[in-house]
Amino acid sequence: MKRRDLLKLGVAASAFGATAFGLVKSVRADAKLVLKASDVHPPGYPTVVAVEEMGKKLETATGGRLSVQMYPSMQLGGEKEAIEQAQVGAIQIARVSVGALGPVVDDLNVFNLPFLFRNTAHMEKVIDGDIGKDLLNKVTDNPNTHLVGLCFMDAGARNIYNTKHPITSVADLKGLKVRVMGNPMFVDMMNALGSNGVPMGYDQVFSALQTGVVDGAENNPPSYVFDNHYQVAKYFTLTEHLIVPEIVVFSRKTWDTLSKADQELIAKLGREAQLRERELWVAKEKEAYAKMKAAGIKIVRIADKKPFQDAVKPVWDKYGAKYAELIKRIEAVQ
Ligand code: GTR
Repeated sequence: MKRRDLLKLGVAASAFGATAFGLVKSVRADAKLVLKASDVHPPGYPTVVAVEEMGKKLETATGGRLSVQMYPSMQLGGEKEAIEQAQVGAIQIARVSVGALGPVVDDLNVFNLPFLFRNTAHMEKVIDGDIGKDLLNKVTDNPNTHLVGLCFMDAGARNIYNTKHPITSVADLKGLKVRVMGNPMFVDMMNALGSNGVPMGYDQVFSALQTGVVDGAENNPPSYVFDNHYQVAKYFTLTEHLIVPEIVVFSRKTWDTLSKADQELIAKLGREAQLRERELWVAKEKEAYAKMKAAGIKIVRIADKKPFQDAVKPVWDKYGAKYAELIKRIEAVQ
């Protein structure tokens, strides 16, 4: 064999070797990758900012190789759409409510039980600790979700608002059509409270309130204000019936193409985003209350929540048993 042929053979063999030992893969892993992220909220909202900041850190840490492009304000649709897009790898990061992900990852539905947490501080302790970790693993380890659980985020407490009249007692809810997230637990919850729960994507809520398709909805003050629901539904009652955290999930399809080091980096930045969003949340909630005041929204406070808690008992009877062990662990968190 001529020396030139021998050389050619050598190149071919090393190319084969490179493929066989994954070197080609690491060349591809060097390529720039822009991670698409979706959020229903507008720019400046705590969840949007926290994911954007996470992207900046990722960009810095990888010398620009990995970055995040945020699509806020429901540009890519509602949360059901975001989850589906992440599952097929059309986007990489979906920031959604645990309420919306519950139908996909049933374990998460424990957080969707009304009046589960004593207060938001209790919820924070739970998501920051072992239970939070275990539930993120439930998302990641279940091959049917096609998702990786990155972190939770704060979303305060949810309250009922409507276009008709002030709600001061359970009886005032009677007959109202109240929009809830697309999760049967919330339909049952509103029905148990005497109103009619209407499941609907977040992308339709404003117009449904405006056109009278529903009479009310329920959410935290920042969503109520910064997604403009307060402009059409003036009666706001601090029922605090749900303290449902947000969750950030990553597309499994894309995740599996990342190096272990990149996966660990993103997981670490996710944990940081969980705490960062909390700081942003506190400020945004204050801002929301100030805007409500300026707009003349009268906030009804419920001194005794017991009648509301008693009314939702059928929801606990129907769903509670499944999560009995977890509920015990959650209640034990001080
Ligand atoms: C908000 C939450 C959104 C969305 C929305 C809803 O509080 O941040 O992710 O789930 O509620 O009611 O659909």
